[in-house]
Amino acid sequence: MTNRSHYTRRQIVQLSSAAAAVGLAGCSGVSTGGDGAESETADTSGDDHDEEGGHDEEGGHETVGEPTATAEVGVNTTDDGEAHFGPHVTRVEADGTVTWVLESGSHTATAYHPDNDQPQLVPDGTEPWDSGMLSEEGETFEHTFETEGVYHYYCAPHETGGMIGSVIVGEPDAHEQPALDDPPEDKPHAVREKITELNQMCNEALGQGHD
Ligand SMILES: [Cu+2]
Repeated sequence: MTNRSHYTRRQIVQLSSAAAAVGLAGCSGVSTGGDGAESETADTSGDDHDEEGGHDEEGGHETVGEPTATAEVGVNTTDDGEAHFGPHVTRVEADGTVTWVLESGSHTATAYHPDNDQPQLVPDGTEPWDSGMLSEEGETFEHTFETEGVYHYYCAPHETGGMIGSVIVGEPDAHEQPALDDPPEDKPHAVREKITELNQMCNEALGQGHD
């Protein structure tokens, strides 16, 4: 289930329907392949996820599973230039390790932490992380999460394009997570919108029907 680190673009296309089931194909555009079956509008609406033919998941509804000891997140730029983390919401146990794997493009995985000059969208008192720029295909970065909670993170060059993801560690109380408050007001609309979407997914995963 987790050995999806070295999929080539072609494999991603071939696996798109299976991948959706494990949460890889969260963003629109992942499965666009030039095989003629795609809708021509599949790449025009950003994070809207509602294109027919792109993939058959409705917006934002990746399945977030139970916590595991380790998890992998693919980091990529799709053929139509959309950059994203897949799955958008990853879950590990306390002391679990997340490994980000660069599949294409140049990206970072960087915590929303004051030490990274960002608002705090991680649990109180936790260590920041910042992968620095990953640009070699197959390059990895890992971080071990000691503290239960919800952690939002972003890609430095693509944050404003909505390249933002979340890690849920353990079984935290959703009501005590700084990450799950309203998105920071000084962030651009696209960032706030993406964080709102992630918050909904995290709340659902934690059994909260927030608002
Ligand atoms: Cu990026």
